[in-house]
Parts: sequence; C-alpha cells; structure tokens
Amino acid sequence: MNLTKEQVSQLLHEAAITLFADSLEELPPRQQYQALAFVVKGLAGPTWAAAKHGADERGQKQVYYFAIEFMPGRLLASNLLNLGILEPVEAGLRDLGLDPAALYAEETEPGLGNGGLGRLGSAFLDAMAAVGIVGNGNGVRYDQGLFEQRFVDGYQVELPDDWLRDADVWETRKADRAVIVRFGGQVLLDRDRLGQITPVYRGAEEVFAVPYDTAIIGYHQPRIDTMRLWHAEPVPDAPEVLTAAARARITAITETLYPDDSNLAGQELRLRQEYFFVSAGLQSIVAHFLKYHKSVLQLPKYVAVHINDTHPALAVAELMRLLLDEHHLSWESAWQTTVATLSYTNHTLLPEALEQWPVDLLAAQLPRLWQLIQEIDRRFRLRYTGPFGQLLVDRAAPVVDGQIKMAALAVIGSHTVNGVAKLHTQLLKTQTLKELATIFPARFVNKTNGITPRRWLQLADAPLAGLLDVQIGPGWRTDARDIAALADKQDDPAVLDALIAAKQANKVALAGYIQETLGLRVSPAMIFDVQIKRMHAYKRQLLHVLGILEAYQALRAGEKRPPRLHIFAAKAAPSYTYAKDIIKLINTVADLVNHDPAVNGALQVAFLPNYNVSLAEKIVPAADISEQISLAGMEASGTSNMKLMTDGAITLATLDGANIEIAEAVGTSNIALFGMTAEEVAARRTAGYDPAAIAEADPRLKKSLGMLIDGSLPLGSAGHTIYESLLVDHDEYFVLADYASYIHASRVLDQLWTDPHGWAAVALQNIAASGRFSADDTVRRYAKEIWHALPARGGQEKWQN
Ligand code: H53
Repeated sequence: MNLTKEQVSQLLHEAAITLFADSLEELPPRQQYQALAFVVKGLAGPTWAAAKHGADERGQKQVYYFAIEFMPGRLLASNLLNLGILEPVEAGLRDLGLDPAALYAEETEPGLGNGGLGRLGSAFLDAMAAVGIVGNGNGVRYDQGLFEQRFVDGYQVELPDDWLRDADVWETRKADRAVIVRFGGQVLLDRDRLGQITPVYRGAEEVFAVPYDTAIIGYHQPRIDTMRLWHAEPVPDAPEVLTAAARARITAITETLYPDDSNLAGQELRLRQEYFFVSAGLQSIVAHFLKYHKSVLQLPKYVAVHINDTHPALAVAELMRLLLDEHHLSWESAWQTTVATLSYTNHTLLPEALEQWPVDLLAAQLPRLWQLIQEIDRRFRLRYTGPFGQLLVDRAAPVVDGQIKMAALAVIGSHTVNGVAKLHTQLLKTQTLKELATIFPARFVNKTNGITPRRWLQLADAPLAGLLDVQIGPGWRTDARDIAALADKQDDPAVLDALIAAKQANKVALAGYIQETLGLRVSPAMIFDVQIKRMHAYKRQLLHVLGILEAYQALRAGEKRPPRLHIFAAKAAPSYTYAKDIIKLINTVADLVNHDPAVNGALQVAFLPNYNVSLAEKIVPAADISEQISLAGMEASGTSNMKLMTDGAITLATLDGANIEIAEAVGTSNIALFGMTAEEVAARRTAGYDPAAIAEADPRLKKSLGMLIDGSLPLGSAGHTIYESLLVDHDEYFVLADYASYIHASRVLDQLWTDPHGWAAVALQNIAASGRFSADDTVRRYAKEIWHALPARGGQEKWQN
C-alpha cells in the first residue's frame, strides 16, 4: 500500500475531528493513538471486505483455528508493518511532533490468554495471512483478560484487567451474524413417519452469541484474515423475561478468562465457555458455507476446523449434532464428514491439563451432546474391541468411569493429530495417548511450533533488523529462512562488533525500563540472563533461583565472576499457591542480593511485574542468556526459546520440548545443554530418587536450601513450603538432580563471556539458525500436510484502495 507522510497527516487530522471533535494537537496521547488506529482500520477496510468473499468465490479452502486463548499483542505497529506503511506513518508522526513509540504504548494489550497456547494461536493467524492461507481465528471475547499482576511485599497481587474500558479500536461487532447457543433443559427425540429423528428441546437456556471480528493483516499482502471472538448475551426480544440471575448466568460465560490452564476439572463455567465458542463457531461456519455450496457433504473440501488443546474438543460432537439434527445426514455420512473436517493439536503432556468432564456435569449442561458422545463411544468400542482387545479399547475410549476424556474424543473425531515438538509428539505416541496411537498410527504427526520474526525481529528488535539488512540484504524480512546467510559472517570482527552494539542498544533500553519500573539501577554491561514464561513448578524457575544463591555465596566468598543480571517475568495462576510461593522467593532473593554491597555490581535480580506480550517485546531483544530449564519430558515445546534465539540469546537448556531442535539447528557447541534426558528422568523415577542425599552431598546446595528456613531470607511460610517440597515431598520436578550440571553449564557461559567476540559468534550462529522456527513455515506445513488448504497463488489480488 502506498501512502505519503502528507496523507498520513491529513487522515489523522480528519480522524481527530470525526472521533473526538477536536484538533489532533489538543488530544491526549490515548486519543491520538485511537485516531491513528482508526485511520489504519479504515485503510485496511476495503481489502478486508473483499477478502471475506474472495476465498469463497475462488473456491479456496478456509482454515478455522479454534482456541480458547488468543494473545495478539498490541496491533498498531504490527498492522502498519504488515500494510507496508510503517515508515511513512512514523515519518508523518514525527513531522507532527509525535513520538510513534509513545503512541504505540497507549494501546491496551488484549490479554486473552495465559501463555504459550494463546500466543501461538495469534502467531499462526499472523503467519497464515502472510503466506496466503485463508485463516480464521475462533475464540472467546472475554470482558476481562488475564489479571494484571503487581507485587506487594514480594507477593503477587491480581488486579482485574479491564481491557475494554476505552473500547478496542480494532474489533467490529457483527450483531447481524449472531447465533443462538443452547444449554441444559431436556432433549427428546421425535421420530416422524419416515423414521427421521428430530430432537425437541424443552426448557433449554438460550444464549445469544455475538461475534466481534478483528482484521489479521497479511504481511505485504493484499489479503486480510479474520479473528472472530464470541460474546455471550441474553437473546434480545425473547418472549420470556429473564430474571437478573438468569441474565447474569448468561453474561458470566464470557466475563473472564480462566486464569489457570492446568487444573480445571469440574468447573461448570469452563465447560459452558468451551461449548459456547465451539457451537457458535461451527454454526456460523456451516451457515456461511451453505451460502456458497449445496451440500454439507462438501464441507471437508472447503473447510478445515482445527482443535487446539482439548478445550474445543466438543467440536467433534457439535459438528455431528449439526450434520445429523439440522442437515439430516445419516450417522455414517455425518461421521465421515466430521472426521474429514477436524484436526487436533495436543499442546501438553501434563495429565492435569488433559481435560476430563464428569458425565453428570456434561449431561446436565449439554444433554444432546451427551447422547451423541455416548453413541460415539459405543460405536468406537464396537469397531475396535475385536481387533485391539477390551483392555486397550477401555483405555482409549472417550467415556470411562463416569468421565468424558476430551483428548480421546478429539483424537477419535479428527483425521490428524499433532504434537508441537519432535520429543513431545514421540511421548504422545508412546505414553500419553499410546492406546489411541496404536489404533490410529497414521493419524499422529509432528508439527514443531514457530514464532513470527516480524514481531520479534522487525518490530521488537530494530537494531538487529537493521544489522541484518546491511549484512545480508532485506530478503529475510519476507522469508525468514534467508537469515541463514548470516552464518558466513561469524569470523568477521566488524560484524561481531556490530552485533555487540545492537545488543547493547537493546540492553540500555531495558535497563531504563527496569530502573523506571523497579527503581533498580543495572548496568548494561552485565550478562542479561532471562527466564520469561508462566510460573510453574515444571518450568523450574526454582532451579534458576538456586543458581542465583550459588553465585551469591561464591561472590561473598570472594570469587570473581562476570557480572550477571537475572531477569524474571511470569504470572502465577491465582489458585496455584506453590507458584506464588516461588514468586515470593524470587522477590526476596532479589531484595537480598540487590541490597548487599558485598555482591553489588556482580549480581542483581530483576523480577518485572505483569508479564505479557508487550513486556516480552522489551525483554527478548535485550537477553544474552535464554533459560529453558524445564524438567525433560514436561514442556511440550516452548516458544520463548525460539524468540530469544532469534534475537541472539544463547540458550541454557535441558533436552526438552523444542530445545532439542534448537540444539540440532545450532549445533551443540552453540548451546549450553545440561541435565537429564526425558528417558533418564523416567529411569530415575522408577529407580527411586533421594533428593535429601543430593543436598547432603553438596555443601553449596545444602547451604542455599538452608537459607529457605533459617531466617536469612524473610520468606514466611513460603520458605518452609518450598523447602519441604524439595526435601520431604521428593522434589517432583527433580530440581536437585539437575542442580550440579545446571551450575556447571552456567559457569561455561561465564567463561565464554570473557571473550566478547567468541560470545558474539555463538549468538550470531543462533540468529542464523532461527529462520527454521518461523511460524510462516510452520503454518505452511500444517496447510500442506494437515489442512490440505493451499495458499492463494501470489499476484492475483490487488489492494482494494
Ligand atoms: O502451549 C505452547 C507450548 C508450551 C505449552 C503451552 C500450553 C499452554 O500455554 C496452555 C495449555 C497447554 O496445554 C499448553 O506449555 O510448551 O509451547 C504452544 O504449543
């Protein structure tokens, strides 16, 4: 799209008058941001409108990506970049005396997710639009996003995230596309003279599902995809007047995001959320499809519906319901159509995150779906007990012991199932979903996650992006694989110096932010050692803290080490007290070391509050070390590992999730690996594990652990809880078992730091190898091997304005 800076100025002034009846110069920054966003939305509008019909008219297959979380991050700069107007707009703003970065910072980030799952969904939408796949997000428009995190006396405090207070400029309410979703009541099956069965609903609660659409702009493409999020409301003009309580029950469905993704069993509201966005999404997909096609039997040819994690797994039964009850297919045709339309990604091996619903709960909320799930279960057992035996089929079936196993339902009802890293897929097949993989071996494939280099390099890391342009030309901006060309420069001292300078610029910026936020002065000359991800015991932030305490003791004993700043950012689910105890511990350790003159300058700890996409954009470009230290076999993939390597951090990692593929990509001499492999962990678990003996044998470790309970750290009960979890409750995540090798690997990095060009050469190899983790390639693989949805051929379309 072409735009001059003079046009930018004119459009902005007009928008200020239209929206706020005031001149641009008079507006507060928040409204200036809104005016600019309004202009951008207007520029994209015609192309978006055309895109909505284009795919159907061309007969191009569409992908619907169902996820209960999305984390798009702030959209203004990203939309400008994708539209190809970032430069003229920024120049126009500067001419007007406005600071682009300050305007971008006015945008409220939609925190509609907890972490990796939601961010991956948004990266995939961005990537699909970029490579020409017609992609649609389908999710929930929560009134309140994930909580805002503050620290009070070192403890996490959660404040509501009222992200819609100022209205979201990007979304468009589509009341005319609303559909009705039913819960509860009774369902009777009415059979007519021809034997056709029609369900009759009595006393059901009806919920109005209203879609809100947001444009997902394809990078330098005249193509725009859509993220559709559903909002729950009472049905307008319903014959019955609802009580206040009945209205509240309805609006509760989309009031808040569950700030927990691990321990949800038995929560009725979560089940209602899941069915709500699944049913609304599928109803609207089928209705839209039938505007262009005659028979629902054609659905899989034109539509791929992707189930992310078990949350949208009800799609299997809901699509069956639509095909059977509303379009009167036979069971066999409906089943064939359903399986050919759906695919499923598993994102976790943690048993507590694989949902199971008690039959009573599901049957009461979704009586028709329960009838269908029973039939799916019955037919599954009938079909496979012969060839595979009762025992195996019992383990694989969706309905077992009064519970409905959503992963089983998703696998049985999908044509393809994937894990998100090689190791994860392997463990899915051989452990977590072993029985289902035995029955459907060809269904299981791997698709390693990816990230978008547009956000993490082009937008967040301008110094490095500029360096790449100079060194290898700008081709990498459209095809991330081109970054590989950087590898040849590793012996060029001028390039290494430029790389050091780019990193330094980012570290100076982050140091400023740390000072502003925490009042902590840090030097950009220190090693910036970063761990950013949800706070969870399996991710082992605790191991990182033990490493800090080891360094603290060493420095106090007079040892010299390169100065290191440990940076954390993480939210803990409000009900996860152990994770909150670890937050308190990190803040307490930060207090201790940051105020101890004996280690000052050599060791500091900064725990930045309220981790979200925008904060990650500040931290990732400034990182020297990327801590990816989960217990092997627990992290499905990880994606912060990919972002951090892309921006030139060196990974300190266990052989878990995608770390293994990062190691393959960069070579073992360019990554600091340590700890047990997944197999070794399993063997250790069987053989028996004695954490107390490990602590006893290692005086440094013993001393660090002692600090948790001897009063040297004012930790209150958190210290005792953590101490006991490690030494009395058998250290479930083998923190102590990996301690010594972790310290060793970390010391190897200290050594490397003393040689700046040596360090920069390793960082350079990481950047050069990062192209393969671009989400553009990942979605291309999904499109080819799972969705069978080919990207549009380039060059056919034109910008609409
Ligand atoms: O999904 C990421 C993975 C990561 C995994 C994460 C995830 C959630 O954020 C939430 C629920 C869930 O089951 C999994 O923990 O390893 O990288 C994207 O696949």
